[in-house]
Amino acid sequence: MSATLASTPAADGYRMPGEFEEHQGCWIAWPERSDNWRLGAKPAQEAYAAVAEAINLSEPVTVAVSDGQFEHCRTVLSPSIRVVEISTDDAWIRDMGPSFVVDDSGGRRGVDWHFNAWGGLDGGLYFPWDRDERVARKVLEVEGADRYRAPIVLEGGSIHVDGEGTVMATEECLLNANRNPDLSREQIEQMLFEYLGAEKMIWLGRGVYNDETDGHVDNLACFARPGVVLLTYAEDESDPQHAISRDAEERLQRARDARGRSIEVVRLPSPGPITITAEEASGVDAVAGTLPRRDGDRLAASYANFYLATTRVVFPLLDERCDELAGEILRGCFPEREVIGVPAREILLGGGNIHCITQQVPARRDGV
Ligand code: KQY
Repeated sequence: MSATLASTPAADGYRMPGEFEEHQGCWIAWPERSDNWRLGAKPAQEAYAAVAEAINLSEPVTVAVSDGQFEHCRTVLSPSIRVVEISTDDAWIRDMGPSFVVDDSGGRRGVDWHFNAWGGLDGGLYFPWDRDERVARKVLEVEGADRYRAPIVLEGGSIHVDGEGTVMATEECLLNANRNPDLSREQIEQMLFEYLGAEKMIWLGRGVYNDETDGHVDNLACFARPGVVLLTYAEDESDPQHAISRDAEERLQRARDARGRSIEVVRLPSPGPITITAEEASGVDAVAGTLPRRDGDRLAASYANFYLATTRVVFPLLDERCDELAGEILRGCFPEREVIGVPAREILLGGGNIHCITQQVPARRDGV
């Protein structure tokens, strides 16, 4: 049973922990819509399954799947992965799932944000999205976690926290008129502080070039730990990603976090540029109201879009020329974790990557 609470996490002494803190488990939703995933989503399902298996070696994974795909999904995944029937519109549980918050007495609850498919009728990626909108509530029901219903449109991939009071996000996404046009920057900050148990905002400018989410921060940068941010960085000055990354780095170098620390920036190479091939584009069903996939379109590829499991880092393999370097940098940042690359082009083709398709359930904190 999950009750909906009338208070807020901050008022109740709850905070969203950093992803680098210990997890109890991880959720993934199963892809199947053929107007986003090529060839009836079969290649994407293989990629999702590989991600699920890689994470399951670190922490228990639960996969949410439709009734129609239940049998297939159950058959291809290891028996130790839990498979539950939950209806979705697509498979981005980072964005439609709950953001979990914890207190210091063993409590764990979830924040259920409003979801509008990355922009609603003003640039959103599909219509309708009502099944996605109900996913967070269902996950909280399965987890037996009480729910805060946040009165704001927000996707989990559009924020990162350091667990010590700092939130990082991009202006391109959170201040976009297609999310919360009636809220000012200050009102959005206050809302985040209230629902994430935080007190300091670090604003980056734009997200990764051509990112269809309107620049989610999780594709651009993330906290490796408090005071250290990994940032995708294009060295080629003629690449539009270069100016975006340079601006983000400058903002981070000027920033102080909630504890007054300056931020150390670790650059990750920017893969590509990677574009959709004609064959890949032709495998996606054209449907009115869904973002079309076209031959030659640039994909928003980034190594920052990885999942930080309790004992492993699961990162996307995207470009043979720099996969190894990305892995080495991640190993340097997370020496106590096993760093594993998983082929992720099929996930990228759908518009996101490993971080976007995962949602951690943090471990409960007792007297920490
Ligand atoms: O968080 C994400 N990157 C979600 C992308 C949604 C893409 C839908 N085509």
